[in-house]
Amino acid sequence: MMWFNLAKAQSFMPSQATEIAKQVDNLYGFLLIISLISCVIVIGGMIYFVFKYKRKTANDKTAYISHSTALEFLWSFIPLVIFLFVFAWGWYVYHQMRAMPQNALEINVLGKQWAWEIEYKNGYKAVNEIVVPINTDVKLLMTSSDVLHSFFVPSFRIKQDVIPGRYTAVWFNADKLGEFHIFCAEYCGTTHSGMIGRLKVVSLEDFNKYLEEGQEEGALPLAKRGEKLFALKACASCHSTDSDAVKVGPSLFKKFGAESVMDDGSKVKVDENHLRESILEPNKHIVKGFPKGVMPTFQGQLNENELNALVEYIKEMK
Ligand code: HEC
Ligand SMILES: [Cu+2]
Repeated sequence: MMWFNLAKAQSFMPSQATEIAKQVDNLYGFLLIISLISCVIVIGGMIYFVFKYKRKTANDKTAYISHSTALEFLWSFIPLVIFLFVFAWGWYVYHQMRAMPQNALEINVLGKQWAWEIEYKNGYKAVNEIVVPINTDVKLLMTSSDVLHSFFVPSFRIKQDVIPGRYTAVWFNADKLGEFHIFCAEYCGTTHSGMIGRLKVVSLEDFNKYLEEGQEEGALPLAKRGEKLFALKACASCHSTDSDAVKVGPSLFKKFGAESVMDDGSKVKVDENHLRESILEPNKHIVKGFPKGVMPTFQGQLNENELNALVEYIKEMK
């Protein structure tokens, strides 16, 4: 759907740093033009009729017109076609925004009052600054440690609620080098307006350099920290991690991305949110064939960073 390219509509928009941004703007430009044309037809028609049918003498009466089937059909049918077209176009763009790419570079983002905490897979942490390589699919795995926030990068045309107690995700592929604003787009308390960050798009070499040079001496990768926690919290005594062997609980080997069957027969895709829920509220859904109440809850015993580490460790068991 690249046929419609309204260069002028972009001039009052933030810069476009992703392919999606261009697509969003094209659709927006189309809606704007359609609205302008409709506006001219309706308002222009009204003004024209005011003069055309102005009563000129005392006995000057307009013919009594009750209806016109052809006209009524047209002014229903034409908007219907336009609306369906816009619906299909919007669906197409939205689907691309929401379908997470495989093998994307994953970065953890934690929203909190009032900053964005960033953690890369290698364990490097930053605040209010995300650095990503150009022309690379990047997926942000986000959660909040307090209230609702919303992650917004205007130049990428992406905005996603960041919700305490669960993971949400957003992806992008930046095709422009430079620095872009990150805003919190959900009012989240007194310093909400100060919850701003920078997203830097750099070359792949600069990205690798950034991660290496920023890395603190002895800082562990996310999955390694998860492995330590897994031993420390005694998860390992109930779950095997390198074979299908069943201990007290089901094996977590190659679990991520697969399906778990629950005791009510329902099937659940094992994604980040399933892992989170299984750890924090183990009795909410019980895996089929295992006893209820055996796995202790870890609610209140793990902070968001530790949860992220555990989830990452389980994800990498393959
Ligand atoms: C005392 C034994 C025990 C301990 C300790 C334990 N679990 Fe479990 N776990 C279980 C049992 C039993 C189940 C299956 C029943 C259920 O769903 O609650 C389970 C289920 C799970 C599931 C869901 C698996 C699936 O197939 O959907 C995950 C994920 C999980 N545990 C992770 C952990 C993690 C991480 C820890 C440590 C922080 C942990 N468990 C500690 C016994 C345990
Ligand atoms: Cu916020």
